[in-house]
Amino acid sequence: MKKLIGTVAAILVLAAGCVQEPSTELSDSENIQNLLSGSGYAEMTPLEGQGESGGEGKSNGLPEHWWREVNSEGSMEIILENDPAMGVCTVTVVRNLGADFNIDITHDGVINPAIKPISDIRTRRLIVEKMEDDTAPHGGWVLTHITPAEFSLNSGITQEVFIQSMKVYEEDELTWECNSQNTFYSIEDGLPLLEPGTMVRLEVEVLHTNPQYEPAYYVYAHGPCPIWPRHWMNDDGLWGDRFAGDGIYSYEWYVEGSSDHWFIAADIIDADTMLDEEEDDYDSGAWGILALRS
Ligand SMILES: [Ca+2]
Ligand SMILES: [Ca+2]
Ligand SMILES: [Ca+2]
Ligand SMILES: [Ca+2]
Repeated sequence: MKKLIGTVAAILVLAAGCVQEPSTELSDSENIQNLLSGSGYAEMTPLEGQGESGGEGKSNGLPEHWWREVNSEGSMEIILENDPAMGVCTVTVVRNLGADFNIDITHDGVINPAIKPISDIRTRRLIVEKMEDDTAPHGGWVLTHITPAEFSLNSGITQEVFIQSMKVYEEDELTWECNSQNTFYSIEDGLPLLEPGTMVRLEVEVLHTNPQYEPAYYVYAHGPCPIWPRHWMNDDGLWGDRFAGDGIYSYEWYVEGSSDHWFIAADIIDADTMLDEEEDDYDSGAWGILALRS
């Protein structure tokens, strides 16, 4: 008993010691780290969840089912690209993604997938500006711009599939586009603004550096879509695709107001990954941008 009292007393002394430390103001760097580590604009979706496999299934090599399942996301690594003393700072945010790629290529009406490991790295750049004095939240630092999130392989496998551009049309009018993952968009008025019930079309261009199969890859849209957050995109002149075979893949939908998925992503997966359940060959690339609900 005597020993226990001694321990409690020691803890109290330590706690008192902490309180007596002089309180230090946070540095610009610490304020920016705090601002971004709690911001939905900095975190990046893992593109998990169910969706359409796509097309006619058996005839075009598509699996019966596939989906990603997150295992670990890691914390965000926040890298300042310049001295924040300038009052404006560009920041790179990097976040790992460990996941399972569930793939079921047996068209037997049964969900019987195998798993291929996913090790990805997601990158986004942001601009923060010091708008108010040190007494304001986060020392006056405010997030003003973001780039799309870019998904790249971190598995040691050479990535061969890439997104090249994204275009968002609302009621057939081009309202948002991206031709480089390094383009900054204003948080205030530069993100896709989607009104539930309106018709939206995503068009993307892609690249495969080493095509081995026909088709060489499959392309998917993610967003506030009906039924599933993920849908197959085609270049067959079908379901909203304006021209068959022009290299522009499309998916068109009515914005689903009840969706939880307020981001738009374009996601390409190598046919090599999709055609078997055995090989450790997950190869995919994606761009994703937050969408706002109007
Ligand atoms: Ca099956
Ligand atoms: Ca590949
Ligand atoms: Ca097309
Ligand atoms: Ca393969």
